[in-house]
Amino acid sequence: MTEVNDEIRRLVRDMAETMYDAPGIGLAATQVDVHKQVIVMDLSEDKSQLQVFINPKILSKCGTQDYEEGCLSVPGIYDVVTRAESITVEALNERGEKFTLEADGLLAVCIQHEIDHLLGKVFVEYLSGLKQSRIKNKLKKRQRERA
Ligand code: K1U
Ligand code: ZN
Repeated sequence: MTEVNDEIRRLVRDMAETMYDAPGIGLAATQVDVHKQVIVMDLSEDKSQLQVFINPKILSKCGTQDYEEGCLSVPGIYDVVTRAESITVEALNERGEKFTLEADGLLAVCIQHEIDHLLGKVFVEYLSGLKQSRIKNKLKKRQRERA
């Protein structure tokens, strides 16, 4: 469990900056090599609605939806993943207050994607073995070209 203190609030600020700079709509602490249970997200058009989830826990899931996902940890790779359509999530905000949120659509997709990051899982792991090996080859080719 991550305790909400000034160090975590600084981490939240740094993560939000990294997410906005990328640009992305979400970021998990594990993506910046910090092993704390912290997620930031902003799905608004004008990037004015930062959402912070500390120690997020999915309480319930309902239905399924397909969404073409991207990932800042696997740049340039996009594919469709099937996830729950709606979820109820419990977390702490940056002030350490507990809240419960019912989310659906992209917000639900993004929360599930980011919680997977906290568990060490990347969206490509939901794809077929064939797609995963094509992605690995693409990433290896990219690395060779950059070397
Ligand atoms: O966690 C991450 O890797 C960030 C990822 C979040 C995400 C995107 C789509 C579906 C599920 C989760 C991204 O933000 S990828 C970039 C992206 O989607 C985007 C970037 C700029 C404008 C709009 C979207
Ligand atoms: Zn990601």
